[in-house]
Amino acid sequence: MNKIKLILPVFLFSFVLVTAQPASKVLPTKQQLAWHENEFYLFMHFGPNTFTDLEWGHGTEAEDLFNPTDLDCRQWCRVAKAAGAKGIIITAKHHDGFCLWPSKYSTHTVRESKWKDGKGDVLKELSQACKEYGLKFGVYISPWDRNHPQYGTPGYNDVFVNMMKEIFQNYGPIWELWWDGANGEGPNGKKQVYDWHRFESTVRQLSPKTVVFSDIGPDIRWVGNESGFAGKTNWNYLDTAGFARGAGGPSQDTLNQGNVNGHNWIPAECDVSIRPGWFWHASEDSKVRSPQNLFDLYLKSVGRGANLLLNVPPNRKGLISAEDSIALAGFKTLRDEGFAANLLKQARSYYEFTDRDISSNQLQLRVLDPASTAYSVNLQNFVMELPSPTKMNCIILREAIHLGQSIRKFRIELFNGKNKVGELNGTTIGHKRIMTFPAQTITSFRVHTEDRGGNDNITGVAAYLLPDELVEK
Ligand code: FUL
Repeated sequence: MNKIKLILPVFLFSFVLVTAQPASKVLPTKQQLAWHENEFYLFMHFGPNTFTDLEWGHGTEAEDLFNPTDLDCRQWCRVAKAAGAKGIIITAKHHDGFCLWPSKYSTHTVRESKWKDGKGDVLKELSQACKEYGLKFGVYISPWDRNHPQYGTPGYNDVFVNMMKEIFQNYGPIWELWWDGANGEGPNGKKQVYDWHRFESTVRQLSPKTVVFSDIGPDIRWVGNESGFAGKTNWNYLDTAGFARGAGGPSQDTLNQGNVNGHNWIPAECDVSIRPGWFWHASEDSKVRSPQNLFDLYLKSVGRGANLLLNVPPNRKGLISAEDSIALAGFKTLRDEGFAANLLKQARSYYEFTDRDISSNQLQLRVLDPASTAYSVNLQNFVMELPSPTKMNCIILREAIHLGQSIRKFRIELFNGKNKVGELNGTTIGHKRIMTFPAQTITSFRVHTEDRGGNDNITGVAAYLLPDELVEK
């Protein structure tokens, strides 16, 4: 083997990019690439259910029930910021039809409630607070509406379109729009035939930069479960032809893993709650996930190339409860401390080629710019060599997804001197793959990848020693 050694200081996620061919013709949009970088953000379920202890309101609840005593969206934002979350997605309207903004197209809104004498507007307060704190602002809106008298008739599609117009025009920019696919009966006992085509073109016209979530996208897909984990194999590709939102979607396994040769770039988002329910219930104050449990969710979502949308529901006061904010702060500390020191900072890297002279490839070190059109080198084999024996239990790889997703299999061999002391095997990498393993002291590791017919564009590698209890079980 003709081993050519390059000496490259490796910084946290520093990358080698040279000219090659794109891995796939199906590529993420600029907005999707930016979405991938946001990794972790909060979901907030808030509305009449917060006050009635229900998960699915009937739509008949008196508006006066909605009366948070100390609502403070800036507190929500401070909690999100302290957790290292990049944004907040709020349930502007859940299945009970109650609108958290004074919609002209409903009589079941904050305007009809006692809160602030009917002058309050949660979307206004939250969108402003998110701007102030530099957080992305997103909106969940349920098409299923158990209150609206027109639900179940063609006129309701106009209502839904008009509500979206109000939201985009009055509270934008909306970063992510979250469409629930639920389609139950309304007050007249009928189900709505949703005009998804019209809904989608309305959003694209109103706000082409918004990324739209639903079971099948168009921009982001449901991960197929509400437990917070993506498949260990997780393709950003999905075939949607012949499928519909809601009950007509692809199987949950397909949503969990994507389609290796899928025709659309529709990455997975893991929506999961910090508590057993989506809405706040006093009885669940003692059931908030621990920081360690949240870290495990992080490994199984972000660590498998998906994004993590963690639900943290405000309580009846209109505040995030201490139990939740303490758990979130602990989760942030675990990430900060665990990922503080990339053990590869002083490592050297070199590539093993049998027949390729890489000196002619004008290798350059650069930080990944997600918007970059530069292509990275086809790194099928590379070695990281440490200056001294180093104990580690976590290796992170990143793929240059602005070129598509190509790696279908990888192997990392761990060496102490000449002795192989371990081997890690995985499938897809995508935006980020975090591998954890029982700690080993090693002097080098070798990464081999196999592609699906494009290039293997590794753009980042890092290694850490996490507290033992954080290693994925
Ligand atoms: C589901 C809803 O039925 C739940 O209440 C919750 O909002 C969840 C995120 O989506 O479809």
